[in-house]
Amino acid sequence: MILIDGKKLANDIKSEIAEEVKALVETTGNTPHLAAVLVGDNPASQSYIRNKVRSCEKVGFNSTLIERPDTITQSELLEVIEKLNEDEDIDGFIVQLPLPKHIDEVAVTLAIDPKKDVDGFHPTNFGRMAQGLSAYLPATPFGILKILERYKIEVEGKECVVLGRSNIVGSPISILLSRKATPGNATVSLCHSRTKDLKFHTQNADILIVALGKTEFVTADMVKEGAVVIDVGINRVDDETAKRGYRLRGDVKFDEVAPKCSYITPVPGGVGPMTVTALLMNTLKACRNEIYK
Ligand code: BQF
Repeated sequence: MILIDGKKLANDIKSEIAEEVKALVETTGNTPHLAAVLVGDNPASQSYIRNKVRSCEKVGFNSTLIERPDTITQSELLEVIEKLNEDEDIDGFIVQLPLPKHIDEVAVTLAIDPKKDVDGFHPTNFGRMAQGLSAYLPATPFGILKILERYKIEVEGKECVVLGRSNIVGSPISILLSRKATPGNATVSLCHSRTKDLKFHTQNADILIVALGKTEFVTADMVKEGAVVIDVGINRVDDETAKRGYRLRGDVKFDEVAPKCSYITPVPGGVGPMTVTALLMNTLKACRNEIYK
């Protein structure tokens, strides 16, 4: 069993990005600039945003954090987005999800200029991705592709099973792995809450990608011997013995599943750090106008 070290891989890629930023600043004078909008005081969102801002500093990007209370109206938030769309100094920006209930996430996503949509959530980027055109890829699927690539995990011709059909992970990673591309060319099954015989599918998976948000949902009996397991779940579980009063757990029962795997990602330190690094890769692309010339 090979434990995938997402933290190390993320740091390796960050060092590469830092080198490229140096060269970019020398040749063009431009420093990549990411902005992030954080609404409300959800502790998980605050921690994700801190990770992103810290990562920007680490690679030499400029970053701007725009914080608003959860009393902000939808039209006020749309005004913030319009300003960022028009701000020539900002290469790309994200609106941290989830948003408060009174704000329509779809309306917010549609308001982002696709050229600055470094989260890759706008339907223009999603559609371009689905058709194999250059696009900002959503950060988590992009991070998973990088893991498969760097660990030289063969994808072509494999049976790949994805659990969860969210717009930001399950659906796009299914599309990406079934594309005629590398990594890609897999046979993909997308399983969800209405799937009849889930175990039948998971037991057949050479590559199992789990993005359900259900703590330790996948057990050893569901996994084929020698499978590659990619655990996207980031679940907070109360634990008084932990420093912060909680521990992170994945969607996979790691201790019993890991011995059966050829490769597995841990939580924490697996896909999570790669998600943040993928956002940096997209922001560098935005600064270089690589996606939309
Ligand atoms: C790690 C996210 C669900 C919903 C919205 C490193 C992150 C997490 C874990 C992180 C996530 C999850 C992010 C670890 C960003 C990944 O060491 O295991 C980094 O910051 N993430 C997000 O912005 O929004 C989410 C999960």
